[in-house]
Amino acid sequence: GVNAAEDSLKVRKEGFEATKKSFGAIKKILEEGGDLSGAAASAQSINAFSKQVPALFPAGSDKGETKAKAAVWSNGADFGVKAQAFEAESAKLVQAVASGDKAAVQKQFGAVGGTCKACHDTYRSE
Ligand code: ASC
Repeated sequence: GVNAAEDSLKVRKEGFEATKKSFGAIKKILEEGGDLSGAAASAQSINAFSKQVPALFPAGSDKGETKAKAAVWSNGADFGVKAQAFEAESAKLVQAVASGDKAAVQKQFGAVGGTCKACHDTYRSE
């Protein structure tokens, strides 16, 4: 891109898209009864991306093709709290997958989904 704001818009859109795919891959394993260890890389990818989220919404990156609402920037402290919840719950998902306890993974999968939804309800259009 030509500037940092455009770069962060591109990186965050790719990151959220990859996160959606990873989340879906874990869901598939849970539903189809596949080997839980197959969910490890996906859970790690989600948690790694979650750590980048706050930095991917710099001032000026509200322009262009984005679903992010202006509230991301006008209410940045709360946005940060919600990003932190995503990071914390996805870290616990990594741990649950590593434990091999499917019920724990199911519970934590739901908790992570809750943090996705909590942010989207307020900060994403559609
Ligand atoms: C997904 C996806 C989300 C979350 C959310 C969970 O697969 O794209 O944004 O799960 O719907 O509540």
